[in-house]
Amino acid sequence: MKTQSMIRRQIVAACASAVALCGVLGVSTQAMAQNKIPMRISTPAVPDDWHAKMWTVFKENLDKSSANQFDVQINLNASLFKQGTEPAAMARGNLELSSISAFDIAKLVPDFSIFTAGYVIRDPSHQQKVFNGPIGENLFKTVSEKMDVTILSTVYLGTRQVNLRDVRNVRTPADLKGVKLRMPGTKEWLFLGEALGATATPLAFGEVYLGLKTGTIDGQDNPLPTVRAAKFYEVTKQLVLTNHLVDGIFIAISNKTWNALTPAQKQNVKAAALAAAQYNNENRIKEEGQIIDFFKKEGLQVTTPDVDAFQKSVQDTYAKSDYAKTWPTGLLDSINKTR
Ligand code: KDO
Repeated sequence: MKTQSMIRRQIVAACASAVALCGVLGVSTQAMAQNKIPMRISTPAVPDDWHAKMWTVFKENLDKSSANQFDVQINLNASLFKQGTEPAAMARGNLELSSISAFDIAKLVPDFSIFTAGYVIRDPSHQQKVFNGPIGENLFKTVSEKMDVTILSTVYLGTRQVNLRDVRNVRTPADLKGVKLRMPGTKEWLFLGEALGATATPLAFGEVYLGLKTGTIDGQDNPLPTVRAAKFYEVTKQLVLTNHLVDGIFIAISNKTWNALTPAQKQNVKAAALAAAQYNNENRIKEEGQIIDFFKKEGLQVTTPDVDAFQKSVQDTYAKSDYAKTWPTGLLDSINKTR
């Protein structure tokens, strides 16, 4: 009977012979990779977060369905492109894939700003129904025309909560007055922070930990699995469960790459993106259901404000804003009626 180490040695030898054979035939391993269609992925996600791990699911799925056709390269921590610059990089053809936010999309497709408003999407299942139904189908067509990217699947990023450096009695938006609440650096994000009653302060995701540690910001908002994965709980003392945004990101591919694929390749890439989203969504929803105890054990105070007061104030602020003027007539109603 062969021992495990013998088998391992034989596998290594077989691999070495394959590489040597390529050398004889004048085919370098680099050239082999070059023949594959590059699939560069860029995301600000930290390795421990589900929407980072989902890219490994994407890669494994695609490698299995389309052996040797794609060279999937996963770049986390915004190491390839800065947060928010991915859509432009994809449109230029410098990047194949990313997960883009409603806030990224709203910059070029104003209708989409409806999904940057707090308290519009009710829960993860509502989110999937809205984006997998006629509303999503129509909007994604406009996204493709205006942004030159194709959306492949909808990823539940989680429900955003307020996370503070120091403990504070927060019942209503008025209690966040003067709080320097970090938001990603675009006007759509800053508007959400202001709608919550805080002083919205722009900062890239990768700088939030240090900002909280040194006190250049008083707080930040993110879904709880991200608060854990990015270790923000180490430098904050309170979670305020505002539930203000059921947040989504969208796996998108550059149209330059998408349009060059065969129908079979398109099907496999789409299936891989759906599998990645499903992996993220299931794990994130499960984690959100269990995570509060973790923060309590870490010594954080977890408080529930007057969510109705937050909801009313945020919804009124958006209704009166210029954003609401760009929302197609009836869209909010159709979203609300989606069950
Ligand atoms: C953030 O910067 O707070 C945010 O949650 C915004 C999201 O759109 C997304 O970019 C996310 O960061 C990153 O993927 C890191 O988790």
